[in-house]
Amino acid sequence: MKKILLLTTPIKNSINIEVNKKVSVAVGILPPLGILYIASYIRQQFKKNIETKILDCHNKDYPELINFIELYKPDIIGISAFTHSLTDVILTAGIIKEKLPKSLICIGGPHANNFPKQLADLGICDIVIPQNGEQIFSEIIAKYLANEDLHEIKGIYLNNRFTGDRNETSIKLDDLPFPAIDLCDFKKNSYIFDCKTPMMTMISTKGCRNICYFCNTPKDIEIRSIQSLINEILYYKSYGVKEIYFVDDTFNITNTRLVDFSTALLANKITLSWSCRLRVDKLTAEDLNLAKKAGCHTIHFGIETCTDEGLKLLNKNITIEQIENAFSYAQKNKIRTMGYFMIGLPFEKNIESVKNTLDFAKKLKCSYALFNIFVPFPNTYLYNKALANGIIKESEWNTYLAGKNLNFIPPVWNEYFSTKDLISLLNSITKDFYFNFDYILRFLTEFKNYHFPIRKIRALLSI
Ligand code: B12
Ligand code: SF4
Repeated sequence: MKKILLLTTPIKNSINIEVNKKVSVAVGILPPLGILYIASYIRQQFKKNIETKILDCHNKDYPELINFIELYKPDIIGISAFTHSLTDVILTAGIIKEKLPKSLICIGGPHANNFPKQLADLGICDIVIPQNGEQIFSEIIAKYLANEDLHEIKGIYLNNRFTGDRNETSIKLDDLPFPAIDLCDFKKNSYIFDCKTPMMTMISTKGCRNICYFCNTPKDIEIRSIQSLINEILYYKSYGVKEIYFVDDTFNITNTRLVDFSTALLANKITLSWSCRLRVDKLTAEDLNLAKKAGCHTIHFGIETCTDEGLKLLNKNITIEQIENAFSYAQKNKIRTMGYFMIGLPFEKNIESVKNTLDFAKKLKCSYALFNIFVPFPNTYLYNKALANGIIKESEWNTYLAGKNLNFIPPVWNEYFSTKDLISLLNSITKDFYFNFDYILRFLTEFKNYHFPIRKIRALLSI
């Protein structure tokens, strides 16, 4: 019996400066959806001779990881990697190589998708898988079990050499088995915005049509059928799940998506508490009224900045009027709102402009607001602009990606503000948003019917 372990790394050395650290820790525990998908696909493909386990270390430390590895002794390990925690990926792979030198170590996930060559060049693993992992990882297992040459698998970096382009298209999301919920401790999942527990996340679309200048979300779009979503919800409900957070980049990728999904939940008489991430430009008050009836309690909106001019400069393709309308429709329907905002954008020249963003968040009466420091991320339009304008040097990110600067602090747009200024502004506007009379009053009225474990109260107090 061969043992497969899929894991997420501890997050002890994240370079994340975008978000207030205490807030990011307090956000909660979400399931490792990517590796749960891969695990269920493996189980479907290999009915015998394979045992698959999941180890989600996002909220664990290294001693627990080491203990698990030493006891379980897996033959093949699949690590899910985030760019922000590359140091933890390097540490994790190093520990596994040291403890189990004969094991096959593969790395996939968002970091492998974004920087496969740089990751392979680090020499910390045997294989880098720069795509959705289900099929390729299964092929690797099949070849490994049959003692066959792994070079025949296209689309991977094997010992840092690319094996060549892959012609096959990935399996459609609708055709994948549902994530292996039974392999994770899903009863521990919770999210600062949830109303009920246990909760799970789901993905109903992949990719985004827009090209915001700060974002590098893939442009290949895939949209699941509504029936497949309903089936997955029923499957989770059979495990006692009461709450779903849809983690799609844009849940309302088409104009009718929200209505179609809400109608299907109501038609199937499914009682579900759910939240999702929407663009403001595709909404009507009626859509949100229906979504509320179908159990939607919170909507996450990417707002970013507070003027039409700023939104244009970010190529966001939305207007202040659309934002204000979307928030007012949500409030009319008693749906909570989470607004995401950025500070330190290239066109913010003084503290006044940052304060205007805070005032806008207050004016919108967001139930929650998350302020982020803008960090030009490689492979985005604004990153290239920052390079061209001499705001950042190519060597900065490259050195980090080459594993040579583990104390890396991601460079910000420092034309008008230093990193230190932005961190201090971030902390002060976050406090200002939450700790004022209007917000506290709204919090007490708007939130009184919601599920409020101690953790959420602690999260607010930690700001
Ligand atoms: C939910 C979420 C979170 C959760 C964590 C969830 C979790 N437990 O994994 C929370 C809120 C904690 C979070 C935090 C952050 N996140 Co986040 N998050 C997401 C989000 C919205 C959904 C993730 C998800 O479930 N996707 C669905 C699954 C099915 O896709 P997947 O995970 O990519 O998995 C597939 C492939 O990647 C691959 N795969 C994944 N793992 C593996 C492993 C192996 C072995 C193989 C072969 C393949 C493979 O196959 C999977 C199945 O097809 C994504 C955006 C998105 N829509 O995906 C961003 C995203 C993952 N987050 C991102 C970022 C930047 C962050 C933060 C840094 C944000 C911030 N500034 O605070 C933090 C900090 C993270 C850190 N390590 O320091 C980026 C990552 C970019 C990168 N290059 O690493 C993403 C892609 C958003 C974006 N477009 O910028 N995040
Ligand atoms: S920020 Fe949102 S809307 Fe813009 S490209 Fe990224 S996912 Fe799409």
